Amino acid sequence: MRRPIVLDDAWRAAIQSRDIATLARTITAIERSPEFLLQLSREVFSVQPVSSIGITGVPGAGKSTLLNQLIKHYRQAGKNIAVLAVDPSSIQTGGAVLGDRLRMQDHALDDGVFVRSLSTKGQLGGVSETTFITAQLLKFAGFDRIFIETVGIGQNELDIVRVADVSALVFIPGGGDYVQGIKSGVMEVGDVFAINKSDLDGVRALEKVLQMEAHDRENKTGFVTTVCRTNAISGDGVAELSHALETALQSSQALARRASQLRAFSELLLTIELRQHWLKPFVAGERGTAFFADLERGKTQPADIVDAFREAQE
Ligand SMILES: Nc1nc2c(ncn2[C@@H]2O[C@H](COP(=O)(O)OP(=O)(O)O)[C@@H](O)[C@H]2O)c(=O)[nH]1
Ligand SMILES: [Mg+2]
Repeated sequence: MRRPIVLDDAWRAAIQSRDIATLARTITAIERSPEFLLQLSREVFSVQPVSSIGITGVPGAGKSTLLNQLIKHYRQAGKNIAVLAVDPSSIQTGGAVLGDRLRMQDHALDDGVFVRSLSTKGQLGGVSETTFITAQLLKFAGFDRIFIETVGIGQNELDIVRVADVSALVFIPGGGDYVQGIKSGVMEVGDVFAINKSDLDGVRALEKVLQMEAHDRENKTGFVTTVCRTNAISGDGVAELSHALETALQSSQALARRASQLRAFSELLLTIELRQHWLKPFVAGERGTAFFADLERGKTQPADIVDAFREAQE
């Protein structure tokens, strides 16, 4: 068994000097224990909630390469940057995650940059909550912007996409079908549509489709979506992308997303508390044991547990 993490002054000092080993151990503990999540929350929300930016798109769109450029851009402005790569499909194989690290390795020795892939199999059952608290931990550690790289196709990813305050959806020329096929929920979180690999043919056609989509959305919701072109290899368009993301972070949309994440997270903490201190003791206690014995003998039915629980609280 590994030593449990104690959230004391030594821990705080290590985290706030962005000690990689302590950060990594803390993130692992989040994934393992709901109790720890509650303790950690008391610490890390003592600083302003994090500004997180999602980078979402199909595998191979160039998200990691683009992040490598974005990191460079933000580092030049003196900002500390963390990247959380959440890719459920690649976690099993490990392949793509390794690729992500490779593409961002320009910054491997820079202690103002932190890159980590997140497991999608946490005890909490929801990778979005793990991502949310991990992003806040990184904010507490002094990272100015947290990027969340995710694929954003399946239902699971949709939740992750919603964790970010703002998101860039990364498209590639010739991927018009993807625009049609993408889940509407994912499209909705796109504050910026980035056409990456703008060195390839078909940019103009894709740009038209995306501008129409952006226009429709603006008519319907009043929210502005910026369409921009990037070349993640040369770095062309990266400054514009970053500018669009920073503008989006100031929008009412971003504030609303942050508020709803905070709310959902508070509810999760309450659920953990209820489970640990009310549910578990009841189930394992005298009344719970008696109830299950009756249930087995057919003397009671499942829904009666609710009444038994209520009576036990009186
Ligand atoms: N031609 C071209 N290739 C790119 C560009 N951006 C990324 N790539 C290449 O696309 C491949 C996939 O990139 P990667 O960043 O791993 O994509 P991810 O799966 O979305 O993270 C790599 O071989 C990159 O070198 C670009 O702007 N132009
Ligand atoms: Mg990648």
